[in-house]
Amino acid sequence: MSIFFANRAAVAVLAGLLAVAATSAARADIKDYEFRPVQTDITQGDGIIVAVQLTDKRTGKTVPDAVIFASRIDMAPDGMPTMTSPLEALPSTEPGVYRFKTNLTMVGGWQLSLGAKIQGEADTLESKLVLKAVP
Ligand SMILES: [Cu+2]
Repeated sequence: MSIFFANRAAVAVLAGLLAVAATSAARADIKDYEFRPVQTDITQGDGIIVAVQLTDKRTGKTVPDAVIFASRIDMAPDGMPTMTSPLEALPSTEPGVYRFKTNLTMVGGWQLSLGAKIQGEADTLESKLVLKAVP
């Protein structure tokens, strides 16, 4: 009899936890966040700084302290996906703005791919941004 009640209590606790998990999952989704280039047209050259802003689309607020764990820049938008350039993450100077140093070796379209973990979110934000290197 006591085992029966203990199990019922455990089931009730589990159901409660699942309800909480479902509620918090509905509250925030990785699709609620987006990276946006601070500037899309960038003067072509070496040692160029590319800045992107991470925002929470629900509030319009910037999101600081995301961990960028993958980044790549290539000329996929101009049909040159294998033409890449080194990309170095720089310290953030403004909350929610992430900066990278790269060499835009050719005029044209460049794609910046980012993978990021956001505080409090289980999923990963994958983002591809198109930039234009101009003469
Ligand atoms: Cu190219």
